[in-house]
Amino acid sequence: MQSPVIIKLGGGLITLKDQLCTPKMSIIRNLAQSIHHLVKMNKRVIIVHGAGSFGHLKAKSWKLHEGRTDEGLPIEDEFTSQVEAIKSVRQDMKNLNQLVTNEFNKLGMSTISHSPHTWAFETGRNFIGDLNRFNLEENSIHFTHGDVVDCKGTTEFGILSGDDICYRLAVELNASHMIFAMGGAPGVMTLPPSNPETKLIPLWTPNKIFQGQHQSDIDVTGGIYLKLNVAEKISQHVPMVWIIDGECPERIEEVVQNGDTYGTRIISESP
Ligand code: IP8
Repeated sequence: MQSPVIIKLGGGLITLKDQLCTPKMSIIRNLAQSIHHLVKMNKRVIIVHGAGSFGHLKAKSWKLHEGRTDEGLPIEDEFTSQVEAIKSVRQDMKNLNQLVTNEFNKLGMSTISHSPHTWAFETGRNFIGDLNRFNLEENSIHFTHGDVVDCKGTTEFGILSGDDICYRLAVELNASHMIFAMGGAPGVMTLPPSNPETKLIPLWTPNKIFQGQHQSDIDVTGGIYLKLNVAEKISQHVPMVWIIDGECPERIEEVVQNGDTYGTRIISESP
């Protein structure tokens, strides 16, 4: 079976992160077109997408990343319990997934979606879940995403990030490429993207020191820090690991076709 190209579409790329359940449709459409070119070249593609404003906002206010708790929950809200909030976030994530896959279907690509709460348990990259389901039906693009999953013990549930799913898919399915497409920056930057002095780091090796920006007021998962940590670990197994600007989706094609683009390549050892 062909080694897959795994593409993570960041939540901040495909949604407006601070406006509840607001997709960026034109960006999703452009991504679908670029990825279509790869599919027409007979590349096997697996797509993992983040949650953005379809997941993080409600998860944060209902503390879903902390597991079962009674403390500090909203008092006047559309939900009365964490259980109701979980149901709603899972549905919102299904809706986002549908919006994304529709754009691929419109271009004639067949897609299969795997909502993690139906097959995965526990959080972090050691989550439990059989990834063989992504090997079936080779002619379809398989999709999955970050989600609220069930956990054993007193936490009962938690947030499984799409980045951790990427790690497992890339390693267990022997990916040829792992491409993180983000919004708002051409790759990993020396300073937060809003700083005019910021510069792209074209080659990232482990333990580089940098000042990232993590919107911890919005994100319940790890933002750029989790991404870099996961990307470093993936680069020990996968030859081509990149963090690129998904608003220029032709860069995804360039990585796969030429092995190079404007973005940050992650390698496991210093050259
Ligand atoms: O955006 C988070 O997934 P991520 C999932 O891939 C939820 O980290 C539901 C907040």
